[in-house]
Amino acid sequence: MRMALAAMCVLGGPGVAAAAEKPNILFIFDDQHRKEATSCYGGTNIQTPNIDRLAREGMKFTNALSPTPLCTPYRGMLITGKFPTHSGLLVNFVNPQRNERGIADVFQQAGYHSGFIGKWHLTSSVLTYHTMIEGRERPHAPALDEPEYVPPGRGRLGFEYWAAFNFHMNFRQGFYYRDKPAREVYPDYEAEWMADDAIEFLKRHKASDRPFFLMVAPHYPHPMWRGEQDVPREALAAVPKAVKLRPNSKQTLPFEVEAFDGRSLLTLEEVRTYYAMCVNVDKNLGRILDCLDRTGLAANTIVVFTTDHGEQLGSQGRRCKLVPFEESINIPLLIRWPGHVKPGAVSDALYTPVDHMPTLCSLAGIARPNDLDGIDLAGEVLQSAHAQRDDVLIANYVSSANFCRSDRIELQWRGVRSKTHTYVKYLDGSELLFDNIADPYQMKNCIGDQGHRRLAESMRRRLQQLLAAAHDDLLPGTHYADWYDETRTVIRTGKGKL
Ligand SMILES: [Ca+2]
Repeated sequence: MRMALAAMCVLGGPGVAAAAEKPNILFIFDDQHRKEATSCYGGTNIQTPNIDRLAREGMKFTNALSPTPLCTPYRGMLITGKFPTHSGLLVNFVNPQRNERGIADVFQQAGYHSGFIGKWHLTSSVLTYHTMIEGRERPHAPALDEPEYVPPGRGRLGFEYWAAFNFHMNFRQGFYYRDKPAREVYPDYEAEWMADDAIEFLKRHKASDRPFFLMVAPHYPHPMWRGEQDVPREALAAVPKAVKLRPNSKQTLPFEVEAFDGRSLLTLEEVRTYYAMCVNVDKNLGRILDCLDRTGLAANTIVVFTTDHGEQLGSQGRRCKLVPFEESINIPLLIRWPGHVKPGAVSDALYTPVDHMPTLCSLAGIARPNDLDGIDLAGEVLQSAHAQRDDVLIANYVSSANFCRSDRIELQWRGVRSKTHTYVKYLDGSELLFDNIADPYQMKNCIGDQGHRRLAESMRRRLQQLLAAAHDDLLPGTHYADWYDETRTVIRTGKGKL
């Protein structure tokens, strides 16, 4: 592993830190946090003073994207630095290829102490007994007694400290694991525990001469949304009784919405719980930031706050994610590094999860693998250079979040997102084209307009180029079942058999 990594490293970037002063990295990402559920991005339903603090003290990105808005594809892109078609991580509940290298491996090899606290969702977990195509279940191998447990070793992709679970929705007194397959139960609400654990990690590091690379990943504000069962009362009290939804949504709750798993009623209690979870994440982010201040670690710690994807919350008649609309793909991203990142800076650079590894390596001044799909945006973060791209590939590969299905054709799509436009092609050939500047709520599909004909043609051509670069053949979701073995471990990618 070490030799392989050493053999394919590049060093560089405008933000290279001197060897003696390696910055700590604290990367906090929650799950399904729509941009509008933060006051610093203009949301008015709730106040998020701690996320706002990061915007005030660091850089706010207005075009941070979750190009495949689903848990595992985002996490795969973040951790491996590769497109889903190159890592094979394009559906939930799968195991990375056996020799996969993660961002924590890279930082650990550079001398960092790595840690992961929270929701992992990069192992097959409870779906170990199933084949990849829903409805064709068959047993194949003994599963772990505790399938959400990830034992120390390669499954943790380089994280040393571990307090994590794969996927569950027990937000109060739920469970997690450390280094043995025995459940530990957090005493209260999930985000409170994660902040407690992160604070203990930081306190231990106060006296350490090793820099740390810590990820903290709350499962909030992902469903379930059941009031006090899932979120503290005081957080619910901070949400107005009459929440205001985006203009591309009905305004009077409850109303029927669509998601990948069918139609359901979106209720006021659900929506208020959702926002309350964002309030609680923000509160606990504040506790962690306070700890950085008290320990003196803040000055040399790069803090990143983001999320794995957004939430439709009634917009476009939908709940959940997996769709190419702004509520799902355009996410909050804030980066603070005192003395390096200009306070209050705003960037419109297209920033995707595969960019975090090259960018953070560059900021920290450490070598990175040369087979990454992302670009080094350290110059953008430090406002010293503007190496940006014009557009990015957006994609959803399957019509179920957890299986390689293709029977719900409308949910398999590819597209191009530029700073100004979104172009989408569904598997059935239908297309969308939105002008996100003139029409930020994406209420008018311009694909058939005479005035947009040339733009549509250029976006179609650009999509073909981006698909070719990602080794993406725009295949039906069932095709990808061949990419996994019976344990749902990646054995093939768009580049071929491993
Ligand atoms: Ca998620």
